[in-house]
Amino acid sequence: MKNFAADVTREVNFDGLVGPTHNYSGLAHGNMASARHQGLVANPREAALQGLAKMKTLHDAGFAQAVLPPHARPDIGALAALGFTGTPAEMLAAAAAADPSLVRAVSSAAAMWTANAATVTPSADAPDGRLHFTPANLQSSFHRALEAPTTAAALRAIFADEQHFVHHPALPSTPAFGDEGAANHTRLCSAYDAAGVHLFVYGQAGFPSADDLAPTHFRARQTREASQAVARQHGLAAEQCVFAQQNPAAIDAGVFHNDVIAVGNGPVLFYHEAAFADEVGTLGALAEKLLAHYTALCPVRIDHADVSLESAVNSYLFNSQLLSRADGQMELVVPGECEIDLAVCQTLQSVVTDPDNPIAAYRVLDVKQSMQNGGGPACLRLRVVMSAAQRAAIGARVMLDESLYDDLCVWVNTHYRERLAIDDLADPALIYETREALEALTRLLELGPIYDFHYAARI
Ligand code: SUG
Repeated sequence: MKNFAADVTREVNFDGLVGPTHNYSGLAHGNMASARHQGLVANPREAALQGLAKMKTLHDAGFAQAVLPPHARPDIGALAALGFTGTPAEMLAAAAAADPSLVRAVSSAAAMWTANAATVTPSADAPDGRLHFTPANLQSSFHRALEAPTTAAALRAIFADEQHFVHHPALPSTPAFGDEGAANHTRLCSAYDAAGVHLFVYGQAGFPSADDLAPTHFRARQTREASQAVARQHGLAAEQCVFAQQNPAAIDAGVFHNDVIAVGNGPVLFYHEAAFADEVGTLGALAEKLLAHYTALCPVRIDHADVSLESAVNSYLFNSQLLSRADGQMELVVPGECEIDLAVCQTLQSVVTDPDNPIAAYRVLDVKQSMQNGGGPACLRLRVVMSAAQRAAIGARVMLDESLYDDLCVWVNTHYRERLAIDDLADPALIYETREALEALTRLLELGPIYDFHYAARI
């Protein structure tokens, strides 16, 4: 394959490294796969190796690939905040006796889905010419609300150079400002170094009025007010943004983030007809704002007749990565589950053979351990558009290459269990196993002290 020149602005995909406590606790709201697989015995080692194999495959295919670290779980600091005392092992035992749900929540490895880690604005769009980050508060569930502080610390450690990078605080952690990060944000543009248009998709209003639409079965996780606040933090003007409501019926059918039903890249928006509450208005606004940058929107719409909403949710067809190749074409990276559904396979064939869009190929990757918790290829990565100078300013060893891949595989094989049932989460040995693993990882990735246990002797 043709290679990118070293000095071009590129999209770097930061995949979450699956943590050692990966498990199936059925914690996620509105997420069908998580509910369906509750209680399954997980294989954290296989999960982490599947994630690494995905990263390596995309790196080898010429895409820019990086990694974000897992969080320290069980989160003993969270137990301390809930009033548990004693040694970490005593706190875990007391929490297990008081309410096993607490142990499940503080043990979740959900930080692997880095599409929910933050919202990112590339420097080409920011008034100060720097790259902007807002960690997501993920306030809609306890197990995910624990992520924001470590996410912020990891992003600050990796993107430390203030000349290039700006870090904003997570939004207030309350339902009116529910924010789930880049899973509900898509930047469309003609080229990565050119100015773009930001599509923020929200589930419902945070301060609703009587005529506002909202899902009836599942709570929406992202609010309009949260999306607007992130855009404000990043200095985005009205003409750079489209705020569109997700179709409430899609949320009720299991589309808990917009990235379960749409993915965009460059000027292309690949989406299901049920994605937006107002499809015509959303596409019209995007097309108009992109045209101001002399760019034509390229919508790739999939109809109900071709792929039902149920198939979209089960296959995660739209939770694919849409990647730009050096030859100017694009490629879709889809999960193995797409191959099980004939209608989805036929749709993929027709998309890649359609001369009216630049999607020339699709690639199938196996991330089954993550998929069983509702996390497909796109959930596992945070997109950061970076110039060559910004890539050179990264302050840790997180860009994937042969040697980092090899080191991470050895690290996983050394520290991870192959079997983790829900009842195992109360095992105090897990506390020390995971800390040892993360100590080693901190050195390997040259991260510096980002975890609570680095600071607080008590925990
Ligand atoms: O928040 N699952 C995650 C999956 C996130 C997927 N991300 C994107 N679509 N971008 C969630 O629903 C399951 C954890 C458990 O059940 O143990 C979980 O949190």
